[in-house]
Amino acid sequence: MNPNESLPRETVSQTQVVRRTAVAFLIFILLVVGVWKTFSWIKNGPKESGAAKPLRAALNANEKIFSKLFDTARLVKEYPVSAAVKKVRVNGMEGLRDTVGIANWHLNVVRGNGDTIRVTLDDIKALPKRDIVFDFKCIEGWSQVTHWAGVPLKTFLDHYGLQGEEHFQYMGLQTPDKKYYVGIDMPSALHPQTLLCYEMNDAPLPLNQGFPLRLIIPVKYGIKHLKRIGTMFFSNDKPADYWAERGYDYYAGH
Ligand SMILES: Nc1nc2c(c(=O)[nH]1)N[C@H]1C(S)=C(S)[C@@H](COP(=O)(O)O)O[C@H]1N2
Ligand SMILES: [Mo]
Repeated sequence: MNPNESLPRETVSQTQVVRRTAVAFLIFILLVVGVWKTFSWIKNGPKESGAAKPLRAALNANEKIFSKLFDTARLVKEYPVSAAVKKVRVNGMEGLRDTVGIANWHLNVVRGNGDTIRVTLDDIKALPKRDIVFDFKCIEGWSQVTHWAGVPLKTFLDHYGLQGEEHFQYMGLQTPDKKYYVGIDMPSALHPQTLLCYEMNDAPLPLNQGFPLRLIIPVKYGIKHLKRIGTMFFSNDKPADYWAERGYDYYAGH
């Protein structure tokens, strides 16, 4: 007797084989189309400030978490002056090309009520000075230990009676020609290591590094360290931000 005959066996007809193969193939095609559709939906779908909507939503969610975790008392690591590089990299020239009128430079601070305060470089240099050597990080993937000096931004705001303005959610900064601009959440602006900086390696800032005044904000990536500040303002809405408009993270903390 053939031993196989006692086992229950399924007899599959030729048509069933064809049908099952067809069904399996159809499922495979649907999966491929599904994955492809999802990707193209993210890629071509509605955009929100330079990034696909779902990606921007993820960045905004991260921003909520990280700004909650942000601790003003936590300092970025500082280095001895000897660790600072002498040849500092120059990155990003937006808003720096036009140097006409640089001799008449002054900082415009727009108060919450719309009044503008005019501040000169000498006014800023008269305030208490602090220097910092830290690892400057660019979002593109490079970093270097560099040495900067200026007045802590919080000291500056307090000196000019801008305590009311410190309660706004954001500070906006723009180059004099308004071609580069950033928005900074206020807790990061008031962080003790954030400087209105006018010196690099114990000398005035070079033109391409933001002469006469730039932001140094060690808790953020390089994109937020605006070179050559022309205007400072305060807002509860997110100020326009050059790189956030081009798809980068608005918060840009690390
Ligand atoms: N005005 C202005 N500021 C700017 C930029 C720019 O293009 N224009 N680029 C930013 C970027 S992306 C970086 S990494 C730093 C680089 O500063 P550095 O040139 O002094 O190294 O400046 C930031 N500040
Ligand atoms: Mo950068």
